[in-house]
Amino acid sequence: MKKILTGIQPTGVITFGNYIGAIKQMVKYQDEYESYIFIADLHSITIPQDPKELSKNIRSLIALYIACGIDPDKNVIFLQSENEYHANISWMLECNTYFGELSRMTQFKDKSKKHANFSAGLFTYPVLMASDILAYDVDYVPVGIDQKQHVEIARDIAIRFNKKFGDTFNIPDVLINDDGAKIMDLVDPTKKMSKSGENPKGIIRLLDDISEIRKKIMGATTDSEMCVKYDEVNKPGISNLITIYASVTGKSIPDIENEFLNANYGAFKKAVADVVCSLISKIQDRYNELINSEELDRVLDNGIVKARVIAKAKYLDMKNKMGLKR
Ligand code: ATP
Ligand code: LTN
Repeated sequence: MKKILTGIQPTGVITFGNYIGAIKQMVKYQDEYESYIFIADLHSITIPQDPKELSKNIRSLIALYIACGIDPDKNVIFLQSENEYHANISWMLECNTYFGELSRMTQFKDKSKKHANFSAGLFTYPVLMASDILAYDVDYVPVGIDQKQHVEIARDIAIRFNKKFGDTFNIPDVLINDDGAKIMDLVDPTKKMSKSGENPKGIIRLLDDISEIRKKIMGATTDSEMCVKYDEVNKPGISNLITIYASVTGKSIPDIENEFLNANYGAFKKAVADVVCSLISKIQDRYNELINSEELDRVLDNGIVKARVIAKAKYLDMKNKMGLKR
């Protein structure tokens, strides 16, 4: 069975965009692949985090994974920081990664601009991500398009290491979600909906009040044309709502355009709000059962045992090949 692995940073309550672009894909893949899914908490501290908030977000994200349909019996679910081999492997990989190639990472260029005094960890972030991936010899890494460059550098690092020290790593491929659905901000639909987005009105968070979510969708930016037609360039707001409706109902864009041929924007928005609210309220019901339960801890305790065995073997193999021994 082929292996897949992905992670999400616990940098805030996940958005509907994260759900569509990452979690829903993993739910689909869990029946086809041996699946690993983790909370990338070590990645999240590349930007300063409030410790109390961070641990709250970590627990909440695990509960949300499961509430969204990630099945603990079909996935190894774990917390990155509980597996010390990731950071150890990362150091050995860092010493086989060039400053120049890390300088070309677009996420680093973007994020370092936003922080006057950014950490060295923000710069070496892609190497830690490479270690997450390479430790498990995974075949595919399902991520959104924004993370493609990071998977590519993981491949480059693996190929280089294999050449220098002998066959050690499987070379992973990126798996971009097949419908390519990228959910945009509701207020500024030319911008990706993102956990760290500034305007809360533009962002649907999975733990927002259902009535708030409805309000946000009803207030989404559209245009003055009154025609439900997909056109990303001229009608980014309506196109985004069509994408959202399509991603929840599974309907095609032409079918949706047909369905709302004579509808006004109010009626269309209401239909979008109905399907999104119904989906998210089911997720929230399950979340509320899980968040204070021991089941969550059992899942992580189980996951970390499995993950550590695999990453430890890779760590020892690397150490040995690099001559880090007496
Ligand atoms: P941040 O604001 O902290 O950068 P983010 O919301 O942009 O966070 P990430 O943690 O970078 O999300 O990404 C988690 C996963 O969700 C990735 O696979 C990413 O590609 C996917 N993803 C994030 N935002 C969207 C979106 N708007 N539409 C589809 N997929 C998304
Ligand atoms: N950088 C990713 C999170 C992440 C990840 C990984 C994804 C960390 N390690 C390994 C896939 C595989 C993000 O911000 N979405």
